[in-house]
Amino acid sequence: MFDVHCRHCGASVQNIFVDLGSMPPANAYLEEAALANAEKRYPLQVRVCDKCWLVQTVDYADAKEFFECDYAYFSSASSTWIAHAKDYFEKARKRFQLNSESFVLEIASNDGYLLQNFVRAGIPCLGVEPTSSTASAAAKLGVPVHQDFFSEKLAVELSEKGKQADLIVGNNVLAHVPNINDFTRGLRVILKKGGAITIEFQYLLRLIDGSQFDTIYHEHFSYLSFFTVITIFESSGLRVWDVEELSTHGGSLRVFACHTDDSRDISLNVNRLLAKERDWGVQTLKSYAKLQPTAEKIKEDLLRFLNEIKMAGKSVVAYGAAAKGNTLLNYAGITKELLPAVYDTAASKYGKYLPGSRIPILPQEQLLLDKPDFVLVLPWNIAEEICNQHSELIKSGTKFFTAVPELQFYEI
Ligand code: JHZ
Repeated sequence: MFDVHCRHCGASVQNIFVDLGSMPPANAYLEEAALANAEKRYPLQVRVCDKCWLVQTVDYADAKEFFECDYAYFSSASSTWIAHAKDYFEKARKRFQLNSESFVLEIASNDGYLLQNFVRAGIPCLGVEPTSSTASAAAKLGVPVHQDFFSEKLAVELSEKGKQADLIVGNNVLAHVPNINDFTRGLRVILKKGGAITIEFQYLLRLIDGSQFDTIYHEHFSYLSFFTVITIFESSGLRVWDVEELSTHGGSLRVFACHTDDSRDISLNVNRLLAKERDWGVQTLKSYAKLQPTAEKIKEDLLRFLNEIKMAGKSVVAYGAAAKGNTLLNYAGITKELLPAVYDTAASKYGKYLPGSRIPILPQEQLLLDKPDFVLVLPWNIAEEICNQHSELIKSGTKFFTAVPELQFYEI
């Protein structure tokens, strides 16, 4: 087998967690002109290290390829996510007593969905964001952005310019980092003495228990348990002092960290969650073997259902050109023969085609005119928000459904 060394501890990683075949990067949406060319596909194999228990993709491509300048994911597309960011801002301002003397740094600040709150409140902040499409959207909101990938080197440069932070925020970025040790060391460097770090990431145990295999794509290099995040942080001179379980993205963790020598007490939540993970079997290989069979079942059930709809002469389309939708469709080998269109609100996506499946992306207004019999909602994490917006269509008979973790229909 292809030899892989753990991104964190360097041990040889031989255990396959899941193998989803070969597919293009999930965010590589295609312009019409590109349809004449073949797409680059890479194996999507994920392994688990039996030393530090980091679940990780096998690298076949250069990370930079996944975050090109026309990166099409804009955090502000979801009102659920905007509300989550506002709620975080209010809690963080109180808990960390932030004011006009503080400095907040957000890593992967995307389109300014979070930092706009700090700007409005007069709390100095800076976003670090590599993709120019989202960074310029943030700039329009008055959010200052340093356009780059975050690294230890950048942390040193910014610290030397006096940019050490009282609060560092990183939402849905830790999984996207190929060199997780360098990134975490960077956090330690740029954190002011006595400052706090909060990091949110999709929680590996929810991913496995909820059969969320579609959230696996090349752009996500790591899949994280609490145990492993603590291990990685400790090796970089950081100490985790609190943790919260969140419902976002199918189940996430928000981890609170500080410098190792910070005097803060460790919350009871930390040992409680570590004990829960021990009982779940976070340090046992067989706990990681559950995902592949459930992924296969989801694929078979979806294909059977789409074929039944077709045979019955009914129409079916997809909604939400989410990255996770691309993993599902490409793993199941679904193309426009079974799903002729996907509708989305993001202007950055329509007119383009989904990578791999090549399904055309249409503006959501068109859905109201097309009135299909069935709509497969690809971003199941925001299915409720989406169904609420389409209550009239649902009342008029269109059936909205999701495929992960199993076929589920929505009613209003
Ligand atoms: P959504 C993202 O995953 C991407 P994705 C990223 N790689 C990551 O790590 C995770 O989140 C955590 C559209 N939409 O949020 C907008 C509508 O059309 O599940 C998006 O294209 N109408 C950073 O890509 C997609 O759905 C709507 O009303 O799987 C949302 O995808 C709403 C609310 C959204 O993310």
